[in-house]
Amino acid sequence: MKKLVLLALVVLLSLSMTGAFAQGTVNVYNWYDYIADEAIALFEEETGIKVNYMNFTLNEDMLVQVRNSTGNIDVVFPSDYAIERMIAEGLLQEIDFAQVPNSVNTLEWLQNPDYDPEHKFSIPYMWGTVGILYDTTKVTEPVDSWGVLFDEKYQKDVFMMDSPRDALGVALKYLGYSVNSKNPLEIQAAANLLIEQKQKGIVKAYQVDETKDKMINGEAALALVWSGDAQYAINENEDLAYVVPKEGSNVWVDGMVIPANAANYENALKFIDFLCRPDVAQMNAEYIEYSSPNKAAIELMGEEYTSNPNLNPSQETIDNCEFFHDNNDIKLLYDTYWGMVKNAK
Ligand code: N2P
Repeated sequence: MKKLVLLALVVLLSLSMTGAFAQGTVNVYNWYDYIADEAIALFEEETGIKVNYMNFTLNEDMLVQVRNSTGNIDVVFPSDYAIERMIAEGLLQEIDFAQVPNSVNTLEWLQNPDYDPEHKFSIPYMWGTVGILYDTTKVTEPVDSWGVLFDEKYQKDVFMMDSPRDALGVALKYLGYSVNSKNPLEIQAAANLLIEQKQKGIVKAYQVDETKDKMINGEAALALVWSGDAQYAINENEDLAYVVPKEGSNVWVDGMVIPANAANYENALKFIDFLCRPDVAQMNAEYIEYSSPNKAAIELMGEEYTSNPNLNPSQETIDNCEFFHDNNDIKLLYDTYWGMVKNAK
């Protein structure tokens, strides 16, 4: 009998060490196509914590969900300007950095971002730029300006990003204004440019996550994309190329944050720390092809990463870009103009 009890204990102990016992859950809300499936499986295996994974496409969609969540979201991945907004609305809780030891791997220039000035609420996950992905078999002229997206010769050959800040931001930049413009006349001019682009028949579709696969399949000549989606597509189709236009663009960081009402705070910290672990940060960066804020992961990736300007843009390129800032005070105007762009016939 004693032997049996002992055996049962040994079995229990080894089961719990392999994480076969559920240690609760963590509810993760992340962008589509933004993590390696393998990373989720590895976390579950190592910790026994079950990951409930949910996706969003835009910060604007994510914000609505987090505002209305009832504690059912534990980790979210908003961009800089959305983090700024979430802090302002009291939607986030402070991160206990002592429980996220791997966050020491964050690159210096991303350690004290102005969207989280006291560095209390967020840890960078990935970063990147906004630019043009183009098919060199269809676009033979050199591409260095946003102007190419508005050129009538590319009839039904341009995929635009179905994202108000990205699309209006690019139009603002092309006109020589800031991506954070609060000047109604500038925002109107940007919207008019997008409306004309649509009315001239240049836009093939407004979309987001579908663009990378459609570009791989040669379905358009040009597309407005985020850098990682561009690199992902380039890996699959060598005729594709990516450029951050000379007029400048948006540079962004997506952070990891914990909603104020998250039900599983401890598990959220474990998940965030896991994603900051060098081997896991490498696994994710190599899978999704975005830029890593994790210096230890960058070292592991080596030359292949550092020599790729799409992933590791020059300081000059970064300095020519702007971060988005929270534009809540003028959001109604942006939304109104964006509605006009989307409804233009
Ligand atoms: C990838 C999402 C990229 C995040 N689907 C852009 N901030």
